[in-house]
Amino acid sequence: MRIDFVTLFPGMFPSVMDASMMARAQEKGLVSWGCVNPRDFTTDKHHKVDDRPFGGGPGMLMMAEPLEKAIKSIKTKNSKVVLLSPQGKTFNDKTALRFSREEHLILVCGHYEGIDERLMPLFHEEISVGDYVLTGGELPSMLVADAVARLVPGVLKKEDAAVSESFTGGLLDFPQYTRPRVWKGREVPEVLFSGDHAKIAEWRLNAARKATKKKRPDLLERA
Ligand code: 58G
Repeated sequence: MRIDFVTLFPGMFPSVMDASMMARAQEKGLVSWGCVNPRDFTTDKHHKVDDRPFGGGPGMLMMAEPLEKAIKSIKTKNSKVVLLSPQGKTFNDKTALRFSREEHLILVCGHYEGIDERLMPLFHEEISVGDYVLTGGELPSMLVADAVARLVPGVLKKEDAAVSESFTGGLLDFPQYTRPRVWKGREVPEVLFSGDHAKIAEWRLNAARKATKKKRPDLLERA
């Protein structure tokens, strides 16, 4: 999968997009990414990308022309063009799985007070990562890229893939433990040493249900 970010701040991306799982996904040739800067598509002396809103009001808007040119410079028939904005549909695991099947994602990051409304026909989808306003779409776009890339087949080890299914299956993850067996007097549940895989699976399902009921009862009500 190819992920392109359209952003005025490309310097924000490498530390997140070249670390950890993202680094391995790129080494395996499963994911690649890049940035396109609308400022590089300006033709005026000052490389102007923002202007004041007609009708007045505080702040600045991203101008239509540089943003459209930036998107069109990378868009093909196989591109899914997504705008990150607080007005979008809330992003979740289902959206992530759907996007993970795309060949080319273009994640468009607005800045300032927003973008010229006449750009809206360019976007296939408008997505929000939650009900709060940020100074730009850059952090949301990387959040989406992370959630999507980990679902691209081959990025995670086989056994990990099931973990995401357990969340989309409607329950939170079960509690997990690693060494040492006793830490600060706190013991690991005995059943996990039994070697009885059916019994362990049963314990984990029950523990997942209990955790979901306690932490996220809204998930149980939806299921
Ligand atoms: C219209 C209005 C288009 C995403 C505003 C673009 C982005 C929160 C989220 C914008 C964001 C979220 C202006 C600054 C959106 C831009 C950007 N804030 N909750 N801020 O996903």
